[in-house]
Amino acid sequence: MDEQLNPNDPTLTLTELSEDGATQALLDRVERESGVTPKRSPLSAWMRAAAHACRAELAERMNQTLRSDRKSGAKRVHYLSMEFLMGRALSNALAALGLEAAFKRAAESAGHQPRDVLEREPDAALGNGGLGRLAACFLDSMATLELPSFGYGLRYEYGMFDQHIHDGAQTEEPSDWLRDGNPWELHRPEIHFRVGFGGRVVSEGQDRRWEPGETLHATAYDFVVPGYATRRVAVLRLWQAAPSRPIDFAAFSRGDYASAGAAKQAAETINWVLYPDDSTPAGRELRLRQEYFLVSASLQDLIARHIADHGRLTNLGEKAAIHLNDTHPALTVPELLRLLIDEHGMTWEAALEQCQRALSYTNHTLMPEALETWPVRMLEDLLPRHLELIYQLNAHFLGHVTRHFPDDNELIARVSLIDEQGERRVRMAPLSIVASHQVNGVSKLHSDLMVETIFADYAQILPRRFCNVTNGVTPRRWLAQANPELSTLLDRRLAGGHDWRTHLERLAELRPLADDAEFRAEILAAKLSNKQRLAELVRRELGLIIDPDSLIDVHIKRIHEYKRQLLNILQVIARYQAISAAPEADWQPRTVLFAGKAASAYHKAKLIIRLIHDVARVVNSDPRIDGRLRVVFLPNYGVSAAEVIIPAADLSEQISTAGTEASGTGNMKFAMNGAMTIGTWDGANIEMAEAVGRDHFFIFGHDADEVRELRNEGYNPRAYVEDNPRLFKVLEAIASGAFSPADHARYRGLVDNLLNRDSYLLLADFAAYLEAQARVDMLFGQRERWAGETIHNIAGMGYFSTDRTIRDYAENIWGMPVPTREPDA
Ligand code: 26W
Repeated sequence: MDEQLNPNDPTLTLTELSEDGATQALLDRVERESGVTPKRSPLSAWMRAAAHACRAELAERMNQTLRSDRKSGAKRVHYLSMEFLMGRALSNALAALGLEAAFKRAAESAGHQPRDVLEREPDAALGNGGLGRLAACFLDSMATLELPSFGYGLRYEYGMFDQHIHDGAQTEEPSDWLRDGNPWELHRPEIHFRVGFGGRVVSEGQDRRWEPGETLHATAYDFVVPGYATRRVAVLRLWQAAPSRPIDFAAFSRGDYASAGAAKQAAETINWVLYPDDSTPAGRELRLRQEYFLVSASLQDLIARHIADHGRLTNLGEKAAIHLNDTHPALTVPELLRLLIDEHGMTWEAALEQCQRALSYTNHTLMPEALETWPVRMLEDLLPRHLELIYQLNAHFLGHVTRHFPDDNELIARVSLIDEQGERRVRMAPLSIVASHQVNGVSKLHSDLMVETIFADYAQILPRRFCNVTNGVTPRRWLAQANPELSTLLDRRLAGGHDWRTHLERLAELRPLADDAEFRAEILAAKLSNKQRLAELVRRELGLIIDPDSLIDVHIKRIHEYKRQLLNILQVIARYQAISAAPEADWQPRTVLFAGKAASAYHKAKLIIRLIHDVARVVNSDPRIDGRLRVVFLPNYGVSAAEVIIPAADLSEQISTAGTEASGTGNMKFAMNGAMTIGTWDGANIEMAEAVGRDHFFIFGHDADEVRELRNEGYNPRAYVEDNPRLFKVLEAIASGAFSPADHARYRGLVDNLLNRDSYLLLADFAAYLEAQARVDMLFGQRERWAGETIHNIAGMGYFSTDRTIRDYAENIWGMPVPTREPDA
């Protein structure tokens, strides 16, 4: 702080004031905004006032950041993503601005618990799962590493749906998170662009020009993401659609209000929800419109800024990295070409060169059903000029392939950007590969499988284009904020004190402490306190009592067959049957907690949620079990719930069929917070086990090679049932209606499917899973040893910070290396 400043001067910005001054300024702000004294202001008014105070500081930092980047002419990265799963922002902002203490004092002086105020903030749930949360962690690290960066997304009015459970079944409700306004967003009406759809393409001499049939108006809403221990910020710019003309006045005057508002309604629908159900043609078209709207507004924005900063576009690729978070923003390819060629007069060759220099693309899944394609017919109608450019790029690429592989006609047919089988479709992943300079997977195994399987042909043609960048998570949110107890311990025990927050590799210093009795006891005490906090949440949400001394076994993530929540439930049933058969034996008490949403049209995933509830009802009410096994499904999983659940977990379930989970990031959050992992040799589990030491990991089941072999041999799930009476008994109980007495047949289809197909090899891994779970019970019985094992896990997690991930992208993909900051000590 400047020495001439008087720290109590009320004209200073909040972060320049003394703690007393900042406390008073917060109290004044609450009173000014709510019109009543701080004591009488409701918690939500407190939350808003604190957020507004932070927003003002952050806006200032944003302006400084943008100004200094403009002056230095620095390269910027633009991260385009349909999802940003930000969660709450207040706690993180207070920490970044150094205002935690003042906020705590102000709230307490008005008789409020700071935590109660923080909990009034709704989650910004602008994402589904892993990919969206990764984008949010990336923004945190980009700001903290002082990387000039923009995130670009859509301002969804309802975001991800709220999950309700009725009679054990999931229902979806719109999540009305903007109802009371959003105290964080900065509306920037002066930043606006026109986005066209439909119409036709006309020729002007040699040139082609698009005349859209309709035009929407895009405006920016900025969300400032603070960096930790720096004044620099990242900007998340979210687009809002509006019609070019708000209402049809003539129709309105005729009294035809529906037609008068039709255009407004159609425009705003773009911003309603994330991933509209695409089982109808209308849903599919809406999704394509969303993707194009995001891409077009973002590119126009970044081009306008580039021209303002540099005066020309011939150095676009040198000064702007544009990253595609999976293929949802892949229309960037034809849109960038169109803007450069049609609007800015560049030649095809020059435009393609800039495009390839600027663009890079991350693939996040190998699941064939998640690889996007769009019907040529739909593009013809909605984006006719883009389709022409895609054809031109395809011709260019296939020409290259023909020159290098002249005799391989099959290869040439296979790698076309257009899928010619059945209804012709544009393949978005190949489009992204061809137009980018780098394509990465998100863990070593995933990146290897990516070039061996789904992209094998492209890897043969473009071998240097593919690479790996293993995922990470931000330690600021997932350790410092979510787990204050453990953080305090780390601050005390690590040589650098606080600085593990930006130098997570420091965690390795804990390794020798795995044998330190005092540290083990401290780790157990911190865990117990987090488990009590979780028990309180479960009691509040469900009215259910769980035992904080029991082993807390957690399976939280999207509900998907490949993630195998069903395998976990089979294991729970086996355990239930074993306890019921010998209630007097010495069982290790366990609480199995599930949470996660199923896609609204994914019936099998919804049935799995139902089964979890049915099993929970039977197990939790059986007097023979006497609390030694409890099953809990916590509804409406999201970022804020994860922040309570993860620090409380003893055991993390990462049990996907090997070769299916691209990386996982929950796995990292758990281990970092001192949970043991039970997991398959899949995704980032592999790199985690290697970093921690395999001896400190519960690995089980078939690996990816063995899975492939099993499938090639002709997998026969029944063979595993014939060999395993415990498995037989579990399946028989489910199929016979033991958990659904009012509807015996409810799960017959599910069991039949396991016996006849079992696409994700649950039965093949069942025995090994049970055996690994028995090892978990044994170790948990020796609590000191268990604590030592968890310390090894925490110590091994230094690599899995998004600071490392972002450095890796910056250096190897975006061409903007990050200077290293020296640790404090
Ligand atoms: C509905 C269309 C769709 C299809 C796929 C939307 C979103 C996807 C994503 C690719 C799913 C996703 O979130 N993938 C996850 O990405 C994480 C971050 O890299 C990985 O850790 C997870 O393993 C991967 O499942």
